[in-house]
Amino acid sequence: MAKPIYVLNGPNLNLLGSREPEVYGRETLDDVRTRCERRAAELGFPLDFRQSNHEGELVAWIQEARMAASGIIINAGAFTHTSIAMLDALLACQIPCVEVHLSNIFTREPFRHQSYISKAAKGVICGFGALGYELAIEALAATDAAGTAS
Ligand code: CA2
Repeated sequence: MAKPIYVLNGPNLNLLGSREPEVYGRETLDDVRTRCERRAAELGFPLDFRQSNHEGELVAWIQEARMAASGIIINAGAFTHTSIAMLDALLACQIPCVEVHLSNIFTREPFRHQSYISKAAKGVICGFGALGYELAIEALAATDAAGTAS
């Protein structure tokens, strides 16, 4: 059996569906998890879906993924724009990573235009809401061992 895809969610994403629906949509994080589990199963991958408000915990999960996961999908929340620690963990990880954002960070405040973690990502999907997570699973599933999407 394939190793699981890790889907890691950063700070405040546990609040999804409760506020700012015009920015983040109406789906809860549990709804996103259900979507991801369904799509991953269709593509033959187990899924490990997690959320944390703590940078160190996210770093530890990225380190764990290095051996345990076939790839990482990450919405680092606001840590996207601040965390060199998460970038370093992802660079050390060596498995493919797709960065996801629900909103289009480039149409928002200037401080959201920079992502520290994109340097470690094979690709970035933003602006498609929860669908972006499913697209990221498809992209990882299409990425072979040499790291080339086909
Ligand atoms: O668009 C995204 O997915 C973000 O990663 C979401 C982060 C934000 O800091 C990034 O710039 C873009 C914020 C997640 C907080 O989500 C909430 C959802 C509902 C209510 C409050 C916060």
